[in-house]
Amino acid sequence: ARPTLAVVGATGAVGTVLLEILSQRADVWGEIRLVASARSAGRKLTVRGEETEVVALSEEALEGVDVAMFDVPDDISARWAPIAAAKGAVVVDNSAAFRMDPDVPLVVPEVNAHAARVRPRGIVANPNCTTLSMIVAVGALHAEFGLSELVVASYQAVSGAGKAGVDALRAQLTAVAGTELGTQPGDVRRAVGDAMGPFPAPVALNVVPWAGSLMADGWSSEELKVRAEARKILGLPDLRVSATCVRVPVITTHSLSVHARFENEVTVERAHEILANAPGVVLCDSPADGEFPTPADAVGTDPTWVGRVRRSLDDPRALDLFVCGDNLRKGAALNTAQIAESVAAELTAP
Ligand code: 11C
Repeated sequence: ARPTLAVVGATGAVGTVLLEILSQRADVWGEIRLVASARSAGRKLTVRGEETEVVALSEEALEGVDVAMFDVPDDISARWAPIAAAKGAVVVDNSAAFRMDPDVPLVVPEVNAHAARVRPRGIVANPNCTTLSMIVAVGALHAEFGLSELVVASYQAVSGAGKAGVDALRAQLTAVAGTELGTQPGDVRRAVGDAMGPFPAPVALNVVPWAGSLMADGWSSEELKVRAEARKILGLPDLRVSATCVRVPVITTHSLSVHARFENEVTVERAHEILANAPGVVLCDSPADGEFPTPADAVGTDPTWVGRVRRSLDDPRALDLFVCGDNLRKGAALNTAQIAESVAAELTAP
């Protein structure tokens, strides 16, 4: 029989994209059960063309589930994912609750698909969208050249902060549209007033060098996640990583500028070949023709888009490149769906 899938967090920003993706991809599922907070229970959502009623998260809602996708806040995952696993489901969790647990694999199918098969807790973790937006391209280059160091700066879309982030940017853009704002210190901040949403500074007509929460020594949680997750996915526990995470006025699609240093000398020609052939990557690198990835072009698509590939002028072992990836698709829902489908294939294998 086809496996039963539960989508826990079906009504959120990622959950919504997940339902779209489940409707678009080859259908490997039997029942798809939609689960959310008690507040959303009773709502009807469409998946695979069928209206389905959302049920409240409870022990009963997790009975008989083979695979459960969790797209909920960390504390909800921390509590409920082990309950789902104890009831026999394989959980694919998109929160940060289990990513660094040594008994939970952190999986990007194009890079470390094999890791998903060993899951002592019955849980597989899905990485953060910022890590995911670069790691497919970086992983392909690592396989050939041997990665030794990453220095990245992110340009993160507001939907990474959920619907509240999108609402805040839209409201702020309305407040500044058609004005002469952006020429005097603090003028944008005054116009935005208390419509800051989840961000610590205005994001319209601005860039904000902050994402996540404050951790030790001035690092943000997002920057530490990029470092720890890249190390775990690539199996390089001592990889040198420095990240600066920045929020920009983009609705959806995270970008990163990446300086990657390798064990071996690199050439742009070989890097182009690798990226052009890597699954899940589209090479878009012809600046003479005005071709490079931008979030406005990458949004709504599945692959990681890579361009601006250059060999460092001062280091023959280093590449500089620019990547864009839809933070709600490959950055979250698509990667979750890919992992869940690989588990479904395992469960139904003869
Ligand atoms: C952002 N990357 O753009 C974050 C959101 O650990 O899954 C996702 C946080 C996470 O704000």
